[in-house]
Amino acid sequence: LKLETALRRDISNNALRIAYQPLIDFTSSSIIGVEALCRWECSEFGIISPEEFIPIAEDMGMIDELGSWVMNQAMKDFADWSALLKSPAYLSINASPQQFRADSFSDYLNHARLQFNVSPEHIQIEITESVLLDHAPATTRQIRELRQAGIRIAIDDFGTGYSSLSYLKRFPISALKIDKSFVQHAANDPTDLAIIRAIMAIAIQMDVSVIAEGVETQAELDLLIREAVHCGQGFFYSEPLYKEELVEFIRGFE
Ligand code: G
Ligand code: G
Ligand code: MN
Ligand code: NA
Repeated sequence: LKLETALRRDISNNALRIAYQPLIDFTSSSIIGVEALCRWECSEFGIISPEEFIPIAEDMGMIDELGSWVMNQAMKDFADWSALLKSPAYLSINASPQQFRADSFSDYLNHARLQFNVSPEHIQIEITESVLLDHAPATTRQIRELRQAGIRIAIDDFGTGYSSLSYLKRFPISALKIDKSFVQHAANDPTDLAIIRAIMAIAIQMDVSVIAEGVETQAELDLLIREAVHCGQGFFYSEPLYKEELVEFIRGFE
């Protein structure tokens, strides 16, 4: 059996799962959202990372099916955890460039939203810098339409891609996610600290929010707070959790 065949089978059988990593406001210690992260535990090949299976799904032409399953499942789960929170939170969903560029993307998104009654302000879509680099009119239109509908757009792994700051001018972005490599090295590497400061300076000027990724230690958290980064995610608070575990986490946290 080939990996591709197993993936095709498991996508068709809805056998993948979603883990949710809480996004925390550092100052109020409250949960402001969760990031949905797809998980594949294959009975023949074991646990395969999305970094490996997302490109395979794209090559096989199955990314739309996988992506719409993720949207549907995550929206279905939304009510079960968000109702436990004191203040409203959002669901952040990753979209690969190929997925995001497709005309069908917003149809899948709206279909899932309407089916499970999740309003647009409770949704964030994470795209990578590479999506913004192609000057395709379809990309521009997609971002504008999503923002006009009230959906947030975050740039994932900010600063690691083919950064071109000019796209921040062209696209109405809601949030920048500081890549975990900067967070993890900032204490020892002045360049990484300088990059975090530069990201904050741009974000404040442009009124864009910032989310730190990969916060693992109290020292990293303290540094981020010193640099005016107010929210983030990471193993310090929680690893990505299946829905039942997320519900337990929220009960213990709030
Ligand atoms: O949790 P972690 O190892 O699992 O995620 C690895 C990478 O896979 C991250 O860059 C994340 O953005 C990506 N990823 C996780 N889930 C999804 C998904 O549902 N869709 C897409 N396109 N990427 C995902
Ligand atoms: O979508 P993105 O590329 O941001 O995916 C986030 C990735 O980072 C996922 O693979 C997730 O499991 C992982 N992750 C989340 N929190 C931490 C953390 O604190 N440390 C590390 N090393 N990885 C993390
Ligand atoms: Mn992400
Ligand atoms: Na990242």
